[in-house]
Amino acid sequence: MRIDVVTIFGEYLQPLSLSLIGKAQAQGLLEVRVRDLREHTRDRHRTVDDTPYGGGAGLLMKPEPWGEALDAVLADPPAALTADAAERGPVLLVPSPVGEVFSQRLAVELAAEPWLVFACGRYEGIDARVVEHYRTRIRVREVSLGDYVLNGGEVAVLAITEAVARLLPGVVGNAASLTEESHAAEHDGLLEHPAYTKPASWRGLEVPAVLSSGHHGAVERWRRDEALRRTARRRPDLLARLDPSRCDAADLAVLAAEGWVPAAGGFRPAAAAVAD
Ligand code: JEW
Repeated sequence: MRIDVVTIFGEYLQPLSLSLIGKAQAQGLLEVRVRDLREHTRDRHRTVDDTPYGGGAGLLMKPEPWGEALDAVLADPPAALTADAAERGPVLLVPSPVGEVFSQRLAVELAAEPWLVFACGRYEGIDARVVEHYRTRIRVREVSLGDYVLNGGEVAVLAITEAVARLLPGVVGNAASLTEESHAAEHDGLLEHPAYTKPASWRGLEVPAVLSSGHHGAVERWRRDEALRRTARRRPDLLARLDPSRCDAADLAVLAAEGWVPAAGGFRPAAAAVAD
């Protein structure tokens, strides 16, 4: 996979040279190219920002350097593209606080692409015509990491690149750790159960006895119960979309104890108790 990143803060992307992602690059499984947006300015001051039409606080990124930079990236495709992939071009990912929320589902989708391009905004973002223009030429996704405000797109690039690259064949050693783990997306829509390693006793806290019982069925039941409880308490939004037809009687009992009952297409809170 090839990833091009256009940014005014290339140093922010240095962590991609470390650890598993760095190794993947050394092994040729992934190539990350960072391009400085300022190299695509034409004025003495290498200006990338300007004031917004309509007024208001803050500055926006001017469209012209973005057009020059992204055209230069598109003019230099990876050598190994199939005719079809060359025709489709890369997916342009634009981190934005108003994008679709990034997810494991999107990471899986992007991991199947041979070429991704990131456009990292700063200030209050990029002139809206840049996305409008590139949508007419290639696939564009505006993506958010979540409902909080970052200072620019670079941290989102780090997160998204890590989530995607670890799905590439050969990047993460143990294939089982990829399929077994999950965000909820791969784990039946539930959060993971808690996990423990040695020592069996630490600062007065014991590993739950069932995990040392050697009773595989009991371990699996305990993990399922914990996953259900955790999901109910921490992520009621996931529970609302959990398929009741995939729940056994023990599941329903755990969820009922947490105050959830089956409903069409998911679970809903049991009717709230009425004060007397
Ligand atoms: C994020 C890219 C580029 C993503 C998530 N745009 C904008 C903007 C900014 C601050 C205030 C208001 C608007 C800063 N900013 C970004 C923020 C992505 C840029 C500039 C981003 N949160 N924030 N999930």
